[in-house]
Amino acid sequence: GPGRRLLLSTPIFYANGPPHIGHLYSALLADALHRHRGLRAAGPGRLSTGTDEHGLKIQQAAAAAGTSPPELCQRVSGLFRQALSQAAVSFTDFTRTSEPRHQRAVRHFWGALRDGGALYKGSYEGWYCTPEECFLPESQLAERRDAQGRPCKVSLESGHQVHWTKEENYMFRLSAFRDPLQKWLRDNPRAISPDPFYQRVLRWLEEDLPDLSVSRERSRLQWGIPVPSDSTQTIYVWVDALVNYLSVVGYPETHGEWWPAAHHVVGKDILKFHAVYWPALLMAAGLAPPERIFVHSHWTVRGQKMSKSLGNVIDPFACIGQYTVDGFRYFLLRQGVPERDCDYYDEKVVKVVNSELADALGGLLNRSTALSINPSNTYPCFSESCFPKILDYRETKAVGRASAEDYEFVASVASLPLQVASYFEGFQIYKALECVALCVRQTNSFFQRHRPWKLNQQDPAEKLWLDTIIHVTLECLRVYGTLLQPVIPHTADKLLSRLAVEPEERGLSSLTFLPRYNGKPCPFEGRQLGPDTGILFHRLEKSRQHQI
Ligand code: ME8
Repeated sequence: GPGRRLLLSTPIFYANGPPHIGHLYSALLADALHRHRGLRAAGPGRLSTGTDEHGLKIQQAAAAAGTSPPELCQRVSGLFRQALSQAAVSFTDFTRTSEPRHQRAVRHFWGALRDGGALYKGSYEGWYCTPEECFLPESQLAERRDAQGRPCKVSLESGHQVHWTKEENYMFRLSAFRDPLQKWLRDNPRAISPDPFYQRVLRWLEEDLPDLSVSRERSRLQWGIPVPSDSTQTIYVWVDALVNYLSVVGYPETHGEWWPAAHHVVGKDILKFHAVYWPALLMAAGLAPPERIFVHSHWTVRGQKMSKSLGNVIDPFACIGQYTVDGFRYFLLRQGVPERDCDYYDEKVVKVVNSELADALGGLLNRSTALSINPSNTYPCFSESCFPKILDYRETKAVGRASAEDYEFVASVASLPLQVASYFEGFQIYKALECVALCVRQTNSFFQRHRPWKLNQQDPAEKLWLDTIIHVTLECLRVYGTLLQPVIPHTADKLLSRLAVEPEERGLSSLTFLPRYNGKPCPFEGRQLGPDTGILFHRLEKSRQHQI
C-alpha cells in the first residue's frame, strides 16, 4: 500500500546561543531515522526541527548581549538552520516559535485546555530555574554558595541557581492525569525507548504529580505569547514550545492527517516535559499522546559536562570542516549510545573514522575493484561450482572452494539487513553500525585469506574462483552501501555509484544479498562498473581542538 504518514521531530533548540554537537546529535538521530524510513518506502514522512525563541532565558540572553530578543533569535535561528543544513539533516520543516502560524496554534491550544476545564488561576510560589525554564521541588535542589559566598540553592540536575518566585499564575491540572498517563504507558510499552527511560517515567508517575504553573506575570516575562483574554499573563515557554509538534502539521486545521503518528527524538534532560507534561496536555486538549518518544543521553567533553561557562563547547561547524560531513555524522552515530553519556575527544573521531571508513570500507572497495584483478571493470559472475549452497556447512566437507569460514561469513552478511532494521526500530543506531563494521571486517578477512591477486587469470578454473571472490565482495559492499545511506549519505552514494547501483536499486525493502547463492538471478552480474571517482574516504589528519 501507500504506507502511513509519520512525523519525526527533533527538539526545537533554544535560540540563546550557537549550536553545539549535543544539538547536532539529537538532529542526526532523527535524520537517520527519517532517511531510513524513506529508504523503506514506509510512507509519507516529515522531519521537523526549529528554534525555541520565547521565555525568560532568551529575554535575559538578549539583554546580556545588548540586543533585542527578536534580533538575537533571528541570528541564532539562522545559525541552527545553517548547522543542520551543513550536516545534511534532511528536515522538511523548520519552526520558529516566534512565527505567527505557531503563535496562532498555541493560542488555540490554550483555548482547548481552558474549555476542557484543565486550567485554573492560582497563587503559585516555588524555586524557579531559568536555564531549565521550570519550577523545581525541594527534592531536586542542593545548597551551595554563590559567587559572593552567600548561601543559595541550585538545581541538582543542572547545577544552575534557582530563585524564589511568587505570583498569580494559571495552573494546569496535571495531578488529574496520573491514571490516564499510567494507562497510556501500560498499553504502549514501546512508547518510550530505550527501556530504562520508560521505566524512569513510570517511576515519576508513582511520585508526586503537582499541578503545573503554565503562565508567568507579564511584568516579569514580556517575551512570549500573551494568554488569550488575559494580557497580564504570558504563556509558559514549555507549553508554547511543545505545541510546535502540532503547529508544524497545521493545527488546528489539518493536523488530523498526521497526529498522533509522531515520533519525538529528545535528550534525557527534557524527558519529563515530553513524556509526562506533553501527553497530559494533549489529553486535556482532546488529542492523543505521540506514538513514540526516543530518548538519548549526553555528550561530555573529556569527562566534563559541555557548558559555555566551562568554555569546552564543541563547535559543529569546525568539526564538519575538519572531519567532513559524513565523517562526523558517522562518528556521532557510531559512538553515541542513547542509554548512557558518551565522552567526546578529537583523537577518538580520527581513530574511528580512519579505521572504519577510510581503511576498512574504503580499502575493501579499492582492493576489490582494482584493475589488476578485474581488468574488464565489470561486476563479475558468481560460480555455483566454487561456492555451492550448503545448508549445514558445519557438517559437510566443502565441495567447492569455499571454506566453512566463508559460509559463516556469508550467513552473517545475509542476516545483516534484518538486524540493522531491528536496531533502527529500537533506536539503537550505534548497534546497527557496529554490526555493519563487523561485517566489513569479515569481508576484508574473506578477501585477504583467498589472496585473489595470486590467482592465475589465464587458468579457467582459477578465473571462475577469482570472479566469485570479487562477486561476493562487491555484493557485500552493495549491502553496506545501501544500509549506510541514512548515516553517511555522500559516501554511500559514491560507493553505490562505483558499483553501478542505480538510484531505484538503493531501497531497503528490495535489498537482497547474493541472490545467486540462492539460485536466483543477479541483476548486477556482467554490468559495467561505474566510473572510478577516486578514494572512497580520505584518511583524516591528526586533530586540533574545536571549541567555540
Ligand atoms: O531543551 N549532548 O533546547 P536545548 C547531547 N528548547 N544532547 C544535548 C547536549 C549534550 N551535551 N546538550 C543539549 C531545549 N542536548 C528546549 C526543547 S522541545 C519542545 C524544546 C540536547 O537547546 C538536549 O538534550 O537546550 C535537547 O534534546 C536538545 O539538545 C535541545 O536542547
